[in-house]
Amino acid sequence: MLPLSDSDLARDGKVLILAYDHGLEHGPTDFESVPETMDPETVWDIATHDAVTAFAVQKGIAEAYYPSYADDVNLLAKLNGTSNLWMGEPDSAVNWSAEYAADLGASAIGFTLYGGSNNEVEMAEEFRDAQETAREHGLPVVMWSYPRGQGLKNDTSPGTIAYAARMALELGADVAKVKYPGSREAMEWAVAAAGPTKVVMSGGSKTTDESFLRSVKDVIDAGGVGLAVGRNVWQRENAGEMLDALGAIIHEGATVDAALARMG
Ligand code: FBP
Repeated sequence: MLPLSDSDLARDGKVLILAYDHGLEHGPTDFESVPETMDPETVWDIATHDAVTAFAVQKGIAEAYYPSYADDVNLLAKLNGTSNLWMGEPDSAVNWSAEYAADLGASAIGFTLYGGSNNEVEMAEEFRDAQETAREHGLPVVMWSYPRGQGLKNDTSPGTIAYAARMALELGADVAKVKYPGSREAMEWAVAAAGPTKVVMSGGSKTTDESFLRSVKDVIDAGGVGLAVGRNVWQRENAGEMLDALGAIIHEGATVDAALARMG
C-alpha cells in the first residue's frame, strides 16, 4: 500500500478529488443547469481551487487540457468509463493504460469496479493490470467501488458499502471511493472494513448545501479522509464557495455551521 503522505493525491492525509468524467458517464445533460460547465476549461479553472487535491478526468480531457494546468492541478487519471448509452450489465471500458497516464504526468489513477456485476471477474482482472502498473510508477490507486448489477437490490445499504470498501482493500487500492451509506455509523463500518485503505465518499446528485455538507462531515467524523465530488460542486453557480466550505470541513475540521458561514 502506498502511504498517501508520499503522494500529491492527499494533503496532510486528506483528499478532495473533483470529478469531471460525467460527459462520458452521464452525457451532456449533466451540464444543462450551469451551461458553462460544458466547456472543460470552466471546470479545470474550478479545479485550481486550493481545497482541491486532485482532478479526475478521462483521457481526452487530460490530453487536451492538462498540459496547460500542470502547474496548478494534480491529475487523477480515470482509466475506465462507459457511457450511459450502454444498456448491458454494468461494465466499464479501459480507455487508457496506467503507463500512458504516468507518461502524461498523472499523480494518481482511478478505476471503477462494479462488484456484483456479471462482469466483475473481467473488471477485477483489468484492475490488477492497472494497479500493478501504477505501483511500478509509484502512483496511488483510487477504486470507484460501486457494487451494482442484476443481483443487487440496494447499492447503498450499509452492508453493501462496507463490502465495497473491503473489496478495495483486498484488491490493492489505496483509496476506496464509496457511496454514502446513509449515516455516520454505517460509514464507520466501511472505514473499519477498509483497514489501511483510505475511504472517501462519492458526491452523488446535487442536493442542498446543508445536507451535502452534513454527509461530508459524517464521513470525516467516521474516519474517512475526504470526498470525490462532481455535481455537488460544479452544478452550483457558487462552486468556489462550496469548495471553501468543503475545504473547511475536510482540511480544517470545521463544523457544518462554520463551513456554511464560509458560503456567505
Ligand atoms: P458525483 O459527485 O457527481 O456523483 O461524481 C462522482 C462520480 O463517481 C463521477 O466520477 C462519475 O461520473 C459519477 O459519479 C458516476 O455516478 P453513477 O455511476 O452513480 O451515475
